[in-house]
Amino acid sequence: WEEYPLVVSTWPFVEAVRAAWGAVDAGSSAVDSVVEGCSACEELRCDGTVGPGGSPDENGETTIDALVMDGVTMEVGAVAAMRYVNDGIKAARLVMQHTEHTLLVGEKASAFAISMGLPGPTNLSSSESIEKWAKWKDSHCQPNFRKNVFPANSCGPYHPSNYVGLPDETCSNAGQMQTINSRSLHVGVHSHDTISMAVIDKMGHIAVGTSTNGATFKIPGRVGDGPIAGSSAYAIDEVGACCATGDGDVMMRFLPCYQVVESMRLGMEPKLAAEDAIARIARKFPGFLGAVVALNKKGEHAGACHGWTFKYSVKSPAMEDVKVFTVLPL
Ligand code: SD4
Repeated sequence: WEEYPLVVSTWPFVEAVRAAWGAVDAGSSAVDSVVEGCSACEELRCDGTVGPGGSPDENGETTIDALVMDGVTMEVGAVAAMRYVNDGIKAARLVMQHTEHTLLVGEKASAFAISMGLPGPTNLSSSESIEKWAKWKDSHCQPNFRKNVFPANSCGPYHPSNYVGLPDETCSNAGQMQTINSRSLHVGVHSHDTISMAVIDKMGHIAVGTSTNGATFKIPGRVGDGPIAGSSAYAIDEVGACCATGDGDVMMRFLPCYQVVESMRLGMEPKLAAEDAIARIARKFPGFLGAVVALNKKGEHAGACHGWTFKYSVKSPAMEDVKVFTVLPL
């Protein structure tokens, strides 16, 4: 097929796409090329939101969510809230290729990854992530992901126990706290991104992968859409693939990538399938930030987004280098 191989990725993560392209053009499988691409992004700490050193949680810790899916076998491997290991996408591939499971979480995911030979334990914090967290922790009435709970006595600096209970009348900023929850945080502040990548290899097989360090100042233990098949990414060899990015807490309730691929299976064009999946979420959550890219087996691709302007990257044989496409919000 003259349009193969093909690499598509969320955001202008050009170096990651080049890395995946290098692999797939040299004959690697779709799965291995996706891992190559996402791995490059982890090493480059793309946008500070992939790999180590970004998106500290309420305790200042960075954790990693990642997934890989083989569109031929429908096998999936994923890790969620993984600590102490840099290599999210490689850990996900180990889960897929060396276990009967789909998803490992937290410290047990790290232990598995290390037992299989990945480097660790490693401190995933960076000076930037610690500095960001320290500022947030010491500021008053920090935007965060808690709702309907308020500081016990005042809007003083962050401490977990201050955030349990009902609104306190003495807190003059209680109203403000109520509105600075996760949704408005995402709208107002650029707080997260994700690499979600699809590759069609020379044999015409499709795979997808995702890697992210999730949302900034999340509650420890939070898992986003990154490691959820059908949410952050999905692939069916005979149909195509989808990659997603955005507010994972909301998006994972809709499995938008499953929706996109299923719509294409039923005959929808990529553009319509992408717009339909995003519109379904926006109807219920008008403040949500998110985007999907749909890719069909013909190599046709299209994006749709809500709440922000979205960019995605593509490399095909017809393109001299990676091309970045811009999508305006619905
Ligand atoms: C998450 N979906 O953890 C990821 C982050 C992201 O654009 O994609 N942001 O919610």
